[in-house]
Amino acid sequence: EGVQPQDYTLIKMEVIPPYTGKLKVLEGKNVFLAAATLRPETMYAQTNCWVLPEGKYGAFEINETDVFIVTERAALNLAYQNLSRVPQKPTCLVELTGQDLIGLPLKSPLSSNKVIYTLPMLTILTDKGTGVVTSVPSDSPDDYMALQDLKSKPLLRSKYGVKDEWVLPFEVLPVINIPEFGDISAEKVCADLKIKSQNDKEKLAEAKKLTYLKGFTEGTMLVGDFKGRKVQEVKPLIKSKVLESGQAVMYSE
Ligand code: A2H
Repeated sequence: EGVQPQDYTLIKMEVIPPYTGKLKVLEGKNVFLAAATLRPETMYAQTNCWVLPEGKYGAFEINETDVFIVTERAALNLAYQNLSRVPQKPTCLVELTGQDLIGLPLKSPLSSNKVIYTLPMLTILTDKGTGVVTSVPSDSPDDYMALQDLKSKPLLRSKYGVKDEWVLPFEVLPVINIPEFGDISAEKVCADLKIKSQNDKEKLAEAKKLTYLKGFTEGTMLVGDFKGRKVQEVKPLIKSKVLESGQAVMYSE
């Protein structure tokens, strides 16, 4: 962890009932996978959610009605940020692994896909954010390569019990134009750098550097309520919109 605190927007990705398997005990609650993002303006183009298959997660009570699925570490931080039914003390209703979450159907704020699925990403860090990541393959090189890996490798899908219909129908959706990189910047930069897979860490770090800052400073929105406007201007507006509607909360660590 860095010396400076990092402020994330936690996107509440709602688990669509009925709850089955280990999640059955959560019946009657509103259950969310809570994904930490620095790019709330890209949420229109979500195609899926990522978890670490061997990661340890839990379903924690946020208040009387809502439950967040996150790592235990994140739940403790949330409990010190007024996001726990019992102040400063996480209450875990059920322990889960990432594998338990794969295939869960979700409804996520702003997403133009009505339903998206929870899929495995092998490079998720368990000591950052919530261990849950929302996937925007158009603008995140990590997300782009992880989705390409699943799409192009049937054996990878079968290893984690991923059904074709959770992955194959989901196209990469444009959300931001960056003059230098076009409408799908992650795809362009991954191709330019000849990135082979989600495990190509050094090149992915480079790809992130190339796209992240430019998306903010030079990007223009291609979709949504703020279509045609500069990312720099509308990022705070989109962030306020999801916070005020109760579809997201702030989280820092
Ligand atoms: B970002 P920073 Cl479109 N492990 O959200 C790995 N990656 C994680 C994570 C974890 N535990 N928790 C969050 N992240 C990702 C959107 C996005 C993101 C786009 C473009 C770039 C980008 C959609 N995924 O991040 O280390 C999340 O992905 C590039 C920096 O705190 C989160 O924002 O700087 C970002 O990494 C936080 O990374």
